[in-house]
Amino acid sequence: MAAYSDRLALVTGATSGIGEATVQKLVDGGARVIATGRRQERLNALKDRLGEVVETAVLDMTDTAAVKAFADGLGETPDILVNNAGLALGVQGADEASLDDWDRMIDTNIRGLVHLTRALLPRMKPLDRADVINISSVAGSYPYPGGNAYGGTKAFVTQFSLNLRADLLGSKVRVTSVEPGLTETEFSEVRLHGDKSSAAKIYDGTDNLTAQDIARVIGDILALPPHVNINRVEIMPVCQAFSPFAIHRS
Ligand code: NDP
Ligand code: 8X3
Repeated sequence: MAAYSDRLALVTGATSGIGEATVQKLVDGGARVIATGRRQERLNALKDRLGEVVETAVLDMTDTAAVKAFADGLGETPDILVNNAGLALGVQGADEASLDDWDRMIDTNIRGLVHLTRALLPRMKPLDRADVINISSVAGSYPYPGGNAYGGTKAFVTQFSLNLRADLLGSKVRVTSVEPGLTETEFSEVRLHGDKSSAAKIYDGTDNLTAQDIARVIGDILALPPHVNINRVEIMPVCQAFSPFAIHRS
């Protein structure tokens, strides 16, 4: 039997990168998937490629009314929720960063994620088997210059995930915070407001993680026996590690 047959997954941010690779991984393993994102043409291409096992819906995670209406309108309850949609915007220091960028990161990475999760949990909690996979980041644990609000949103995602576990004790719902490091996707292009050449330089000369690497980790977490919960998983490419503390000397 395929690893995820009989399972119905909802993957947000499925039009690109980690979300798209996760949809592919789940479909390869026999799951049916509801794939969401804002870009209709990308969703159409995904459906054309993967066929009737994939349903798509345009959903902007910053539109909390639409998120609630979407969740309430699902005829069948997903037993896998991959809260992947998210973004970083900008690399300026906190004294110069755009408040609009900060608001959009908070609205997408935090507000959208919690509204969708809150809308679905009452239906997922009674299930015999269910998973919530939240895509956080190493940026939620390790501060760096320019990380400011993005790092804050991902620290929220990690801590929210752990707190969900506390609230869901006694149910069969597993919750995992997946915390990737340097992963080549459209992430950097989005962060740099469409500057493709600067975005490409971020990955120059690195043997970075790929979206497929993260999808594989997600797939492995889901394939574990139902009594096993991975609380957090932090993933970096071998070419990435830690820096010493920065010390300013006068
Ligand atoms: P991509 O930019 O390739 O994908 C981001 C996805 O999020 C897209 O499908 C995009 O879809 C969706 N998205 C963004 N804003 C919204 C919104 N308002 N409503 C709905 N969907 C939205 O980047 P990644 O695949 O790398 O990012 C996926 C997740 O992984 C994010 O949460 C990111 O923070 C996290 N992450 C990424 C890392 C990396 O190095 N790449 C490392 C650690 C974590 P659309 O534009 O169609 O709406
Ligand atoms: C993305 C990883 O280091 O660019 O979440 O913030 S990082």
